[in-house]
Amino acid sequence: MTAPREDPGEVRSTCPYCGVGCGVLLRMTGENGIAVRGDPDHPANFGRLCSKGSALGETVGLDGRLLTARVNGTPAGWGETLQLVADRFRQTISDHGPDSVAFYVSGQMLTEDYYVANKLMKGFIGSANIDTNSRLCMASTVAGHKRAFGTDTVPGTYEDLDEADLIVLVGSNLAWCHPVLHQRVLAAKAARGTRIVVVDPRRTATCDGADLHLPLRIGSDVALFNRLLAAICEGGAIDREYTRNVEGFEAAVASARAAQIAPTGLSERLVQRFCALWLRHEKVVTVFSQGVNQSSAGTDKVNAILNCHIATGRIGRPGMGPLSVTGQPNAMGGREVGGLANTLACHLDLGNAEHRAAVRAFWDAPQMPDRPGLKAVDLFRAVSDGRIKALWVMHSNPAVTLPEADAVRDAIAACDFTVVSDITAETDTARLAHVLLPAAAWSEKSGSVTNSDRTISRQRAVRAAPGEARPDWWHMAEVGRRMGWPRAFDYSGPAEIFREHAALSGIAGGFGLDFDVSGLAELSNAEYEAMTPVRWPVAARRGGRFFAEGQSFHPGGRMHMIPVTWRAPAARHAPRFPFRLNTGRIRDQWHTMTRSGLSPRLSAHLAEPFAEIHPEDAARLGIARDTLVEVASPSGRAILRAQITDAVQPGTIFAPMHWTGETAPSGRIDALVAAATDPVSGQPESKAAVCAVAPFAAAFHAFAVSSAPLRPATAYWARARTAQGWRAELAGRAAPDDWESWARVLFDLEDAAAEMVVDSARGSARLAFHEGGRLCAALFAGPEPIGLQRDHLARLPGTEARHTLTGRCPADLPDPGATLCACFDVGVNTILTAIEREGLMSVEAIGAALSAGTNCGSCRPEIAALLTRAGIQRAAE
Ligand SMILES: Nc1nc2c(c(=O)[nH]1)N[C@H]1C(S)=C(S)[C@@H](COP(=O)(O)OP(=O)(O)OC[C@H]3O[C@@H](n4cnc5c(=O)[nH]c(N)nc54)[C@H](O)[C@@H]3O)O[C@H]1N2
Ligand SMILES: Nc1nc2c(c(=O)[nH]1)N[C@H]1C(S)=C(S)[C@@H](COP(=O)(O)OP(=O)(O)OC[C@H]3O[C@@H](n4cnc5c(=O)[nH]c(N)nc54)[C@H](O)[C@@H]3O)O[C@H]1N2
Ligand code: SF4
Ligand SMILES: [Mo]
Repeated sequence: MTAPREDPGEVRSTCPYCGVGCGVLLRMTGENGIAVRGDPDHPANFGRLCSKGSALGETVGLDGRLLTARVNGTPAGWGETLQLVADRFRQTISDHGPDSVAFYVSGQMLTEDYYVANKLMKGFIGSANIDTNSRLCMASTVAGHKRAFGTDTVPGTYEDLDEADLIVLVGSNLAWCHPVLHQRVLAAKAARGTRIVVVDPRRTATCDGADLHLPLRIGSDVALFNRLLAAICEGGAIDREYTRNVEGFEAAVASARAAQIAPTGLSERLVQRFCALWLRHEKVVTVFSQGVNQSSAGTDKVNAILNCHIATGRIGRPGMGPLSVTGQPNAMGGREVGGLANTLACHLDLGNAEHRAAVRAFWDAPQMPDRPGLKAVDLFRAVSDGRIKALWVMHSNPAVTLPEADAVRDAIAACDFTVVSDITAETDTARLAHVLLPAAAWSEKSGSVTNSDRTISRQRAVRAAPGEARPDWWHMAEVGRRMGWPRAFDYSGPAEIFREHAALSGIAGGFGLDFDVSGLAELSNAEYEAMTPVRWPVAARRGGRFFAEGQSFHPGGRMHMIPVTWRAPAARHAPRFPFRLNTGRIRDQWHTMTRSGLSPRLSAHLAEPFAEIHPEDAARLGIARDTLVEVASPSGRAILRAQITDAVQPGTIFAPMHWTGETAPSGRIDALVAAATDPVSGQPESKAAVCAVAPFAAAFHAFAVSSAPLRPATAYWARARTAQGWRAELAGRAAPDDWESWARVLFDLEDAAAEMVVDSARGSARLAFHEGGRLCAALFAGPEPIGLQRDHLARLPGTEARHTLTGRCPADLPDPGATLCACFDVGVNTILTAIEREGLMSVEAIGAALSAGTNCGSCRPEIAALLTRAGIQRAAE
């Protein structure tokens, strides 16, 4: 097993963001820089990268890094800090029992880190109180797979996308969230005419290039897929051979036949077109993601989809099957190691005494829990009411991303003892910790990850970790040793941990389970170092695909269809909360932005938190374009920029999840989301809270640019990094009397020379501050949202800018506009000008002229929209 050749000086690794799991080639440039390109040999991406992967080099600086351990805010040495953590956990366990402590971990951890976390908690501490942010992400899929297949197996692979005739994307904004896979889907369409259907209440970038968009009501997927199953029966598409041995077939079909499509809000004609496409094409892949999982009916939604594939036998064969796309780079690996509170290890079952005994013997573990631990939402409730007294959060930011985030933040703040392992010094969660442990980051640590199609790839270090930072597995192994288990946690490095994990999977294989990579248990350190991407299972006793023959992993080996019935989202509308709040992601940011937010390029696409709202609702509520809206729910409030668009349905708004106390304190969207969960999976319903929307009564709006970071104190503010420093949007309920003193406090510039134009009568002010002839900050304020050439202004700090106060570019220096193509840094205005001046008519022509859209392709839908906009304008002229 040797790695394919790379250029000298390049190291093969894997992108640390989404579950596509793209291979990258890394090269050190200078002392700390890293050049990144797609790995042409990696089976997930064949050289492609999206905007986030391409910008990785901009996110690996030391800006904001946590470089030493800290105890109560004070830097501390590793020895004393580890001893403190071990002592406090031991003491808490001896006073209150093993269930009084908990770990909250992450699908972004490497398999080796995750394995050690699970072993320490389940085998040695003896509790199952380890849960992960995958509970917010993949839990419904895991539960749905288990109900249907008896185990958590993803039957599909990426190659199925290349061979499918029909690809149905359900609750997945693939174009923005798995861009490289979306390119693969579009390539299949170009090559063989693959039909694409998008099932999403919103019109998203993924709809561009789709043949059909079903804008169903939020939460109604079960009704839609029940109708499809009924149509499959009526259309004679049942695979009699395959279903002969399926348990629950009759019951599932009966509940499908009884179902109505009314809850979907879709027309009969649209639903019939969808069913007809399904019936016409045998090779169908259903890709699904958070619009399915993050629902109080998430597990039922998953089974409603699986039912259709099982009934038609369209599963486990080339070009067909359900394919749940994982969000995080190692969401799949976390499921393999058993990192959820209700799983054991290697797909073994916590509730099965034989499985428990086998794992206990393998680990030589003193104890083992025999019942599931607390799932994420309940776990933080237990922190809140004092049942959990010591908490260790690794590689996640739950004070932002858990539903009812303000309550979660308060619970963590009140916990007796909180440890946070992170790479970032200041996050909403890290600010609450008693102990902060500095972790080694991507590019500094080694290990493995498994992507959406079960392919295991290596992440490799290309440089030493800075300061005192150490890999996550090391934090836990050191604490485990100090808690009294030196032998069990005596690891020399990730290779040894990986071998142990692979050997344990052989035991799972011995029980007849799917996850078996025992073929990798004997890798030498050098072989582990050179390991190339490999899809599991990897074992002498089996290989290849799953479920094509109709066998499952249930006792007795039968596939199960599950009768499912639609039910409405958990949060009910009340007169005070007439809207439904849909939440999700934007193209260029990753979750709480601790890494992607370091890149000026990625921060330029959408620089502040926003709410998409339908024009009818906006008109009714008196919400004008670009003003701010206040959104309130039973659990919290937010202030967001209104984006008026018919991409969302009346009565619903969509808001992204990315903003935090660090970037926009009033944009913390999970403060609004109710902690309602799916009864089977425990996954929270992150996309269907109820809320009220009203205009935010701002007395002033302002835009600021600055060389130094700024942290305003206004009711609304949002800041983003730029190449020259920072930019910020602000708004407040009362305008300052003295703009100059106010701005000096805002920018912390006591003595800088000020240039200003203040119109007190109109309530507007423009100020620029210079030091040593260079612009250090500027502020533009007024009673209405400010129309300015923001991207031009954002480039000025640090330069000898003149005419700053006009807020406009000099005629000879065009304003590029907001970045549309992040790969080549091409702005909206640059593209619009080229369309107009050069008469460009297609996305390809724009690519040829400006390179925009020619790398990762994820901005192509937006370029197409600009072309349409320009075309409409031309037609109107
Ligand atoms: N750019 C970017 N990419 C990412 C991430 C990121 O932070 N940024 N995060 C990664 C992670 S961890 C994950 S889990 C994935 C998530 O990837 P996706 O699931 O694709 O992303 P989301 O935006 O959360 O939600 C997808 C869609 O679900 C729709 N939806 C809401 N309710 C319903 C419903 O009831 N039914 C249906 N059918 N659809 C509904 C929303 O309108 C939204 O467009 O993305 C991964 N990739
Ligand atoms: N409303 C709403 N809420 C959601 C969602 C939604 O769609 N809507 N999606 C949910 C989903 S699917 C997910 S996956 C979660 C994600 O939510 P989180 O996991 O809470 O978000 P991240 O920002 O990815 O947090 C990762 C943290 O790990 C740190 N970190 C980075 N590298 C390392 C490392 O190598 N080691 C350590 N120890 N730390 C590191 C980062 O600085 C950051 O603080 O959010 C969930 N919340
Ligand atoms: S699609 Fe983008 S974010 Fe996802 S793994 Fe590939 S390069 Fe990274
Ligand atoms: Mo996720």
